[in-house]
Amino acid sequence: MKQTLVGRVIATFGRHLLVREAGGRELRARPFGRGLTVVCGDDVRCRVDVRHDEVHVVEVLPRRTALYRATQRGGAEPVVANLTRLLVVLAPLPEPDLFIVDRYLAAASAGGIAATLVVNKSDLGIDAALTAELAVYRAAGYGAINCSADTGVGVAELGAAVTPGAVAALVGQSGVGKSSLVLRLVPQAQVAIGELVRAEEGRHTTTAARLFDLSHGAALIDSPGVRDFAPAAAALDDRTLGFIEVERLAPGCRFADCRHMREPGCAVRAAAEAGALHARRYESYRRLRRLREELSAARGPTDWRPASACASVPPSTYSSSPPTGTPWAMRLARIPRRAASSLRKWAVASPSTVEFVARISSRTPPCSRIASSSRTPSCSGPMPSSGDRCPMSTK
Ligand SMILES: Nc1nc2c(ncn2[C@@H]2O[C@H](COP(=O)(O)OP(=O)(O)OP(=O)(O)O)[C@@H](O)[C@H]2O)c(=O)[nH]1
Ligand SMILES: [Mg+2]
Ligand SMILES: [Zn+2]
Repeated sequence: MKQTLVGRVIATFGRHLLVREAGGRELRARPFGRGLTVVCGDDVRCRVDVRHDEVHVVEVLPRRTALYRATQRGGAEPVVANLTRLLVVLAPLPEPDLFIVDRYLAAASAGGIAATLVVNKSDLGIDAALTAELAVYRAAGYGAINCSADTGVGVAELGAAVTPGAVAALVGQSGVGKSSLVLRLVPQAQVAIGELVRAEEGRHTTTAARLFDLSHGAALIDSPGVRDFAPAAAALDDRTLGFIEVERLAPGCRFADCRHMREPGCAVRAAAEAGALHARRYESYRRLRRLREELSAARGPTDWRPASACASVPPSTYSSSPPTGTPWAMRLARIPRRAASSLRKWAVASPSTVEFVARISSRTPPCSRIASSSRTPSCSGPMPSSGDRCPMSTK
């Protein structure tokens, strides 16, 4: 006899899933078919095969939001779904990589998710340089919470940021204390805490995303740490890449399709030159712009939509084959050298991240709804009047 039920995925261990149905019962399940990508936080429809004692996820219900990362082929894959807040964790140790922080913030914006910075290990002392950088984020409009999982300072503030009904995910570099914070907020949680093995490097311990309930009706997802993170290129807002400072400044640019790189009359670049836009944040924007264009070139020309739009497309409409147009081999051969080196950098992510990602991505067909080319030739030469498109643009 076969029954169906709807539940929420609360843990993913490769193809092994833990699904909790509304009544609270937790069931081990597996996705039915290789084309189905299921991540922590997904609402799913399952088929229960009582005779064989098996539960299969047959459908991922439309995702309200999702955090998408780039695949090595320039596509997009979900990491966690149905979040309302991304908690981007950093710490004085391991040494923070603020470019990773920026890329998470961009991905949150792309996925329709609010983001807050969480500065853990405040007991180790936050030096003047990091304090100044945090002031830049605060001035831009991001919330930042200083806390310590060790001493408990700021943990109540962190808990309060995850309001009733919210689903928040802790993401960030390995070793910053994500699982330690979960343990503070959900003392009964079973999470592994890793020791820092070297002065500057956290040993990766969390191997799969896992959702925990907070006492006030919110949920918190612990996720595996990373050594790098790249948001899915196609999901990023074309004009701002999700940088809120750029969003504010871009209306002042001469051209509506300004990329804020070398275009004349660019208000964003002018603000960076005048010191009104923080130089490192602008550099971060420029790096992400270049990476996005390289990934788009790797992906090849097809129609695409933002990842959040893709997330609401029922799985049945996802393509199980690469986007049509250019054969995969040809497309891969077109990956520029610089993109290849960026991609190699991701490949050296900690072993469990690789394992986690590989388990999911090896079975994730690129979604034809979001694959695309967003290549825009660099704008040069005389431009028409304000608000017009750059004449060099192909769009
Ligand atoms: N001094 C100090 N150490 C902390 C704090 N929070 C966590 N740690 C230590 O940092 C190390 C890493 O902590 P985890 O909680 O495993 O870090 P994580 O971010 O979950 O790491 P991954 O699972 O690898 O992503 C452990 O040795 C913790 O004891 C803190 O607030 N202060
Ligand atoms: Mg962890
Ligand atoms: Zn501009």
